[in-house]
Amino acid sequence: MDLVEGHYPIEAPAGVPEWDVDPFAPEILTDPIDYYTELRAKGPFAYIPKYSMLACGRYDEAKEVFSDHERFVSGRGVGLQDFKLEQPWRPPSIVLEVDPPYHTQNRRVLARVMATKAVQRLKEAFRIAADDLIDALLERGSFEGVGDLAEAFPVNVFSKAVGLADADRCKLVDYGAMVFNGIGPDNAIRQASMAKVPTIVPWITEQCRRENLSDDGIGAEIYAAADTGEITEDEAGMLIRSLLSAGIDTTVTGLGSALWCFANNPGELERLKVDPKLARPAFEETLRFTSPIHSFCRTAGVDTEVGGVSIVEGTKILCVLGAANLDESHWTDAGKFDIQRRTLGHLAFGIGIHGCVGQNLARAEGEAVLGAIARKVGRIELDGEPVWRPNNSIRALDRLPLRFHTA
Ligand code: OVV
Repeated sequence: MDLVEGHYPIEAPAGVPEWDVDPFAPEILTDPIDYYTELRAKGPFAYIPKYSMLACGRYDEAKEVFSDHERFVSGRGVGLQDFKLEQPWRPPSIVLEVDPPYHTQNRRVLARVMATKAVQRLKEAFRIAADDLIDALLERGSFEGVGDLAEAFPVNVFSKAVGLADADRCKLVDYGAMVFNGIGPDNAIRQASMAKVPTIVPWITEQCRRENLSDDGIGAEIYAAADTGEITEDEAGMLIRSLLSAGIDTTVTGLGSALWCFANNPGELERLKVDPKLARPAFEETLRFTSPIHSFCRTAGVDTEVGGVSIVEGTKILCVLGAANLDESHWTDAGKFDIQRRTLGHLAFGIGIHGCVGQNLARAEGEAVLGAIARKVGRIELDGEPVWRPNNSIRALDRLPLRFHTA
């Protein structure tokens, strides 16, 4: 049987509408809201013939598929390729692209080194770095929100927290983009990213080696788990690769989107300034409202049923988190950016055993930056048109010209 994008082709299950759309077309990736709305309107699932897969954009089904790691596995890849049938472009992640029981021991190490207590120790450094950065940008007035803030902050603080010797912003951001594009089909966007593999992957691998990490960071703590025999030395390197895969572009995107949300909603900035403690809930609402990771797949490991739809083993299901987080039947005024909303249950960090293991660290970064903005910035002005950067699984800005005004 011929594969489609590296997985078994399927037929549309009974009752599921066919939808002739390309979810990975640049026009949709850079402006996804109408696609999200239409996908939800199709029902619990739509069948996408171009990729011979199902897509779900409603909250309930996206949550059900994402939560149930026994029926919907990650070990066959969280993109369109089925790792049982084709070899992936890089050795699979030993936390994202694996299932229990192997997943459990690896996840435990990451969960420990990024637990609430561990993140607590980083908060003061994050606050100082954010205050310094916002002061410098206020001084400059106009700046590029993506490069000068959204990328600059995580590259600086996360690299230090991990203990990287060399925080090359370009390489770190390009590697993240490659990993997230890699999850999509073999389109031009993915191919452009993959062209950079020969220059970036060896550099990333080098950064993950024990001798290239400081002895007081998260990286060193992961290697300490190899000393006690909890994991092997190679696995420690692989877990650090996961930090570099998932820890930069995601927070860059969350911060960039937060700036975009506040530039477009000056009233919400006013509310944040009145009560800077809203920095944390405001970042959370940014995540719900913009969904930095817009979609990830799961693979049905068994014949099963969701929302009355029969799903055959081997089916790739595109879970469109961006659509689920804007589902009007779950969220009141879903399309409104409201920093005081109850955001509990949003799917931006995923959910279940694969839910973002670095989410408290990500929140601490968002809180530091939005807290500094709340205390220091009077007004945020768009200083040109925002430009989006199409990516097969993240919804990221490419450029965001901004001007900060003092109070
Ligand atoms: C959550 C996530 C995204 C991308 C890559 C990885 C994890 C990884 O473990 O490599």
